Amino acid sequence: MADTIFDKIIRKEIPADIIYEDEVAVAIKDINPQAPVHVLVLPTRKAANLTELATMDTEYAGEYLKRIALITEKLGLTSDGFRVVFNQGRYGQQSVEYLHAHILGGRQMEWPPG
Ligand code: IU
Repeated sequence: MADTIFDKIIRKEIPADIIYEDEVAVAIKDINPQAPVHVLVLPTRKAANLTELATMDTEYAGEYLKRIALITEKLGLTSDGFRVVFNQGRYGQQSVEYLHAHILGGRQMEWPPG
């Protein structure tokens, strides 16, 4: 699988604004934020997208999901709410082929998304 910018961030070869890190996930601030809070949660075990995560160890996938929830709490987003997005493929407008959950918060979201 081709190396991506997020592989390099996880290996600390490229700097990023890391707000959380453990053996399961690394969370960084998005460089082009789309909301007052915009954080990306990367699994430390590489998966290209959500479809691939679903083929991985169930316990690990569950721990990754729990990290996303934990980080929303650490960011203080749970009382007013937030949005979590996984973009996948062409229709999903995924631009980096390394799974990342977008956590967006701090403003009113709209539905349907663009
Ligand atoms: P997408 O779901 O693959 O479209 O999102 C990729 C995100 O990664 C996007 O929001 C970018 O702003 C963000 N990003 C980043 O935070 N740091 C980088 O070095 C690069 C992209 I390249």
